[in-house]
Amino acid sequence: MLSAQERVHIAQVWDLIAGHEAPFGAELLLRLFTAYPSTKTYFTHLGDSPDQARLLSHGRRLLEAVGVAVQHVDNLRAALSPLADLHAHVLRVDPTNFPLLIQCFQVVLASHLQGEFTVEMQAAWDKFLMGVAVVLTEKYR
Ligand code: ZNH
Repeated sequence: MLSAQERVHIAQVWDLIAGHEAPFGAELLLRLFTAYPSTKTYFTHLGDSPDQARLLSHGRRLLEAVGVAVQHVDNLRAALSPLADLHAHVLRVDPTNFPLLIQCFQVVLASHLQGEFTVEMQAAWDKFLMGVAVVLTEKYR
């Protein structure tokens, strides 16, 4: 459960990302693949050094899904249900990868927003993204 103040932090940061999903998402993936090369094994179809167009297009889809989550903070389970099925049953992404993505997400935010990205905003985003990850990984068995 997010507090009223945490919701404000989520919304404020999302306002700065909205409309720039592709470049933010591409940078997120590039950081993920570079810092944690094992994550690339899930994206073999993107190639060894994925070209910018592919990074942009997958990055946009990923961040658009985060945008959907932002609009449904109180109802993540329902809003992300099809995506949870996809990750658990089709992609079978090891849940240990989610904290790695969340880590890179926060670095992307910090590097772009700099001083605007306050300690409280980071804490709220960490909690929110962990909530998204819980939903995306809970259909595994
Ligand atoms: Zn994921 C896909 C989101 C995490 C891997 N994804 C995807 C999509 C989306 C997402 C939206 C698309 C879908 C469709 O198309 O329908 N993810 C997401 C999110 C997250 C994630 C939101 C967190 C937060 N993923 C993840 C991880 C991994 C992954 C961690 C590993 C590492 N995904 C993936 C893959 C795919 C996806 C492999 C597929 C791709 C293609 O198809 O191209």
